[in-house]
Parts: sequence; C-alpha cells; structure tokens
Amino acid sequence: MLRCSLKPTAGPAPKKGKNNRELAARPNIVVGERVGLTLHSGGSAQICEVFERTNRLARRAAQPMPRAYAGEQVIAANIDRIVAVMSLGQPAPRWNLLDRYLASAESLEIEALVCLTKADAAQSGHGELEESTLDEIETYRRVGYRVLVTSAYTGEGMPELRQMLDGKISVLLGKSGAGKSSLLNALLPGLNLRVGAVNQATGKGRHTTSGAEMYPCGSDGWLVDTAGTREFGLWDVDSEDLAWFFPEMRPWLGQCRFGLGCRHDEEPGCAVRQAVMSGQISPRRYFSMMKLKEEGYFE
Ligand SMILES: Nc1nc2c(ncn2[C@@H]2O[C@H](COP(=O)(O)OP(=O)(O)OP(=O)(O)O)[C@@H](O)[C@H]2O)c(=O)[nH]1
Ligand SMILES: [Mg+2]
Ligand SMILES: [Zn+2]
Repeated sequence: MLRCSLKPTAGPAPKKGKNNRELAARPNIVVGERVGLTLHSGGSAQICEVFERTNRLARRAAQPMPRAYAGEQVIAANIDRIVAVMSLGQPAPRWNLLDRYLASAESLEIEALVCLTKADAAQSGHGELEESTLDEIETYRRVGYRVLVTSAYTGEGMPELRQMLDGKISVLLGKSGAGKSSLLNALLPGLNLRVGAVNQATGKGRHTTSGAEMYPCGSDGWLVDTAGTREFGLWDVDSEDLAWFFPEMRPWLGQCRFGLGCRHDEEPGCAVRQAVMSGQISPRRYFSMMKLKEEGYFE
C-alpha cells in the first residue's frame, strides 16, 4: 500500500505554491478524499492537492462541556453508501440511534443499508429473533431499506453483505462495540483489525478503533471502518426538514392543514399524524423523528 503524507518525507521539499498554502489552511483531510500526489523515489508520496468533495459525512462533535459549542466532525468524504451497524447482542439495539444514521444518509441523498449483527447472541431461546426485533426489521423493510441479519462469529449474512458492497464506497457507522471491525475481519480474512470486548457490566464498547480507514472489499468496492461513538448528532440538517429524511413521511409532507409550516405535533389536520394513526407510519419512527426534532441541536 502506498503511504503518503502531507509533510515532506524523503524527497524534495514542496514548492511554496498556492496549493500548499491552501493545504496548510485546510484543517482536515479525511478518508475518502480525492487527492493529487507527488510521487518520490523510494516509494513515498506527498499530497499536493485535495480535490473538491462530492459529499461529506459529518456528525456533531461531542461537546467538551455542557452548552459549549460543538462543531462539525467530518468522518469521511465522497461516499456512496452508509452501512448502519447495530448489534442484536451487547450493546443492546437502540433503534432511535439507527434512525439517526439513516436520516444522515437521506440528508446526503445516498443509499443506506441496515446491518444487524451479532445475530448469534440475539436468539430468544427458540432459535429465532425476538418478536420486537422482527417487528422493527419489518418496519425498516416497509420504508424501503435493505436489512441484513448477520453474525461475524457464525458467518451468517456475510456473502449477502459482501455482494452488496460491490462497486461503491461504503462507510460502517455504529456504536462502539457494535461489531464493525469484526464484520470487516469476517469479510476480509487476514485483515486482523483490532477488536475489543464489550464491558459486561455496562454493555458499552471500549472505543477500540480510532479514526477511519478504508479497505478494498467486494468487486471494485471499498469499505470504511470508523471509530464507534456513543451518540451520533446530525450535522447540517435543519429541524424543520427532518421529516423529509424519514422517507415514509414524505408523501404526507405538504398535505397537512398548515401545509409545509406544520410541525406535525399538535396541529389540527396533521396528515403525518393521521398516517401514524392509520398504521401507515410506525409510531416508534414518528416519535423518533419528533424526539430528534425537539432536541434541536441533534445530539
Ligand atoms: N457474539 C458476537 N460477538 C461479536 C460479533 N461481532 C463482534 N463481536 C464482539 O463484539 C465486540 C466488539 O467488536 P468490535 O468489532 O471491536 O466492535 P467495533 O464496532 O469495531 O467497536 P469500536 O472499534 O470500539 O467502534 C468484540 O468482543 C467482538 O468479539 C458477533 O457477530 N457475535
Ligand atoms: Mg472497531
Ligand atoms: Zn403535519
């Protein structure tokens, strides 16, 4: 693999041109960035140009202290697909968090795939998934998302997952300990990424992966492993637009008595709420959207 750096390694020092000044001013070069390289003898290379991004996946950075300004944390650039990873064992699934990953993909207008993992640790005792899990899977499928049930331990769902990664740049998103690096290890035998046991007392992961790295996967596809986070705050999404990022709500937007000004809360004649009452929108997804909206700062 070609190793490259922003600073001069072996080889000639960079010219003091416009591009280098721009590079120095740019705080973050993230995985997925398309760059121009200067190749040096000896096999090293230096980034001399960063091309414009087609998109960037970002989250609201964790706040250093309550009420402190939380900026944007860019996770990856130029991505085609989010693979939202959720553990069915420990840490326990949090469907509202999954909704955030999916809304983030919708806001970027890219595809999202739901990957439920640790299926081996989720059996209800009868060799089946819990009824509540099956209901959630059905909800997401009805919205139109592809949902895969996988296990890095047993290999369940791995051939399907590998196939879905062909030809595109996909990013694994999920809590710490969800099993993202383990999925990559199962997909790419020999990769041997570090994985970390979940704390049995708290059910939380240990933040084993730091930063994000991209690996070739499937036929002409790339998969990015990321550092798991406890929370995932949406970035660059206006709370008024949020319902638009829940695709099952789109047909009703603008149909409310107060039109596009409706907050879908207690307004009379709200078409979204009527669709919830008539079973066309899952109440849990509706409340998930409202909760995200109420929080205002999307964290
Ligand atoms: N039972 C079971 N355990 C799994 C499975 N996949 C991963 N694990 C375990 O879950 C723990 C966390 O796995 P990781 O792959 O490190 O999780 P991660 O999402 O990469 O975590 P971070 O790097 O902290 O974000 C490890 O102890 C794994 O062995 C699975 O399919 N079944
Ligand atoms: Mg990891
Ligand atoms: Zn409404």
